[in-house]
Amino acid sequence: MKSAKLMMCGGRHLASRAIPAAPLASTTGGVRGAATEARAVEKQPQQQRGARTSASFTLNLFRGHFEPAQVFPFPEALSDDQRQMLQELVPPVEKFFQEVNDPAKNDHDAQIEEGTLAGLWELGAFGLQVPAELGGLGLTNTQYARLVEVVGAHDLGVGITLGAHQSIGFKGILLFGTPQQRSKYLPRVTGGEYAAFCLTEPASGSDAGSIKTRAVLSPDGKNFILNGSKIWISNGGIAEIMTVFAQTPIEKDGKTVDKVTAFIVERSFGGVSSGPPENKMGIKCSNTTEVYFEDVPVPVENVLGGVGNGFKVAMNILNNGRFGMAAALAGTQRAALRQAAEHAATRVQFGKRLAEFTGVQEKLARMAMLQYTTETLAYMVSGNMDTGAQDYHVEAAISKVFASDSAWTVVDEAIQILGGMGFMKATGLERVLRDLRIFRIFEGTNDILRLFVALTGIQFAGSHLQELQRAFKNPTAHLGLIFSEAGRRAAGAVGLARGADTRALVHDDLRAPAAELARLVMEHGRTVEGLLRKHGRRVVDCQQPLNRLAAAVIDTYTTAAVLSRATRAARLGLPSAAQELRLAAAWADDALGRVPALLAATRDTRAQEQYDRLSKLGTEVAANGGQPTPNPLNL
Ligand code: MYA
Repeated sequence: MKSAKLMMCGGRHLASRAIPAAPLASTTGGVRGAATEARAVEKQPQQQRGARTSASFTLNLFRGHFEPAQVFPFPEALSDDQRQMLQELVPPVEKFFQEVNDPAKNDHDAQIEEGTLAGLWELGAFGLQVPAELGGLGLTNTQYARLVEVVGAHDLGVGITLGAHQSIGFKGILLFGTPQQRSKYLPRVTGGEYAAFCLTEPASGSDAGSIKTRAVLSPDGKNFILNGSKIWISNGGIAEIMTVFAQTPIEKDGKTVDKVTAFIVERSFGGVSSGPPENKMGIKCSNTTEVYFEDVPVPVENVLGGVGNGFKVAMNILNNGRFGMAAALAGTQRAALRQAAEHAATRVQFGKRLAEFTGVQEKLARMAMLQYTTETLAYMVSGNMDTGAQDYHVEAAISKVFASDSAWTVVDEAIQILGGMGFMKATGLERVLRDLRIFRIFEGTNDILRLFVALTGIQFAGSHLQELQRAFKNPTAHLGLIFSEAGRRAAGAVGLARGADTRALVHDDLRAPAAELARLVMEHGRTVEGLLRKHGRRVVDCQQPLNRLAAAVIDTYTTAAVLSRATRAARLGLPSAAQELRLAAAWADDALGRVPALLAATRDTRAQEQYDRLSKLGTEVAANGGQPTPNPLNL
């Protein structure tokens, strides 16, 4: 069993630098090993390490704490003026996509028509969040989400051209630029020059910290000389201004070490070239190329966010933009659902319209639940960001994972409902499905992001367990903490703990799922503590249980989000309230119904035997270059 466990949790792990060993004393209930400091977006000074507070629902979920601040009530992020502005902006953008942009032609030609691009620049679509005084529209995240939703409903290839430009291409300048960098570059990227984000390399995909591109200070100290190459860069062939990540030598404790630095690089600096456009499965009209840097002189004033801080700069750019993908894919799902619904309402088979069959009704219902939940996440995260939330990175990652998985299912089911017609190019759904495939891969693969969610939460919970350990070393000074924790544990141990009182947070119709949610929140805390007790710091290697934990967290957070949104709809008396309450209840039933089994699968002996079996099977497949077993004929 011991060797089986080692095998299950062996191998190079994802976050070796993030979860150091930190044995905990048995006074905390026998916890022997745990994660330490929380994964702060901003690095914490050494002396401040330890437990930190957070208003994030998801981070607190890992501790078994129900934290409503960022979920209940649903964030109201638009002022009257901002709402008015959106009311003026959305119709022309809708009209543009209906009347000017031709997604089928863009896909066929593998490029966006010139007239479309010119029109998008004219509309201001390339500078949605840049302050007006620097040439943009100055939109909030919530306003941006609404416009991006329109783009996602019509043409994901165009969406990527827009998104690669502003969601990641120049977002670093917006977030971390000095006043000089902002006033020099933001008017240019809103005035017709494309931007790109250059991180990925041939040998560095998910493992973003392992990039090889290097930048070394010139002897006169005026420039960094940049050398290396990047692959799969969206807008790589058309961008004039790029955010480029490279290793730079840094002096640390008397030694020279490499750390990642972010740079603003102009093609005009010289030594920058691009490969031919890649031939892709989908989002064909967006430009994707390799980008090469050969002795490119980058002025020292073009360092973005400080020398050596590039990894954090990259992660924060990605964190900041991920909700945009959820917004775009909420639009995609809404459009696919419309096509499926129209077909189901008119197509007659066996003497009945498809929509009259309960099997088809269930399909439409499940598609609607996925769309509703994706949309809820997009606006919850953007609303949290706009109302000043600091910790939204885990929720943003969840929104990306959930949106891209859901959009794939919804469009696939739309094709299924349309049957043979759905398979024909004319309906456009096959293009959307091809376009969608990459969304589960780029901007952090869903597999990596699930582990990111699980490990970030475990670090947070681990820091609180450590605090408890410290409290037990000096109990008289920490009586409050010890008594509240002791009470919580005692109630949990005898099955009395019911969780937070959620009755005031939700509409009466949703009280039962909200109570179940509160109870399951505590179950997450027990599960995480159990994982830490069992595996200690080796938990980072245990990808199979971590994946189940992430799935449980996603089900729980998405349920909280839809309960909140539907409650808002009911309290505002919206015409859609009855349907929203039903959608939320249906999603909660499905999602919360899965959670106990997912959490149990992080600890059950049977589940662990299966992980071990699966690991062995996968190892054999890899070692044999495919399926090792012959067909039954052995021929
Ligand atoms: S762009 C390319 C996208 N590439 C990726 O996303 C790379 C994925 N890899 C990673 O994210 C990281 O390497 C992982 C970390 C997560 C695997 N926030 O030891 P570590 C901190 C804040 O865990 P690793 C593309 O696809 C961490 O706390 N901090 O690191 C184009 C620690 O800090 P400290 C973070 O094991 C798509 C330190 O870093 C985060 O190496 C086009 C080291 O951590 C984080 N997230 O692995 C899209 N992660 O030392 C277009 C780590 O202080 C947009 N840390 O403890 C489309 C938009 C939609 C359409 C719009 C239409 C308009």
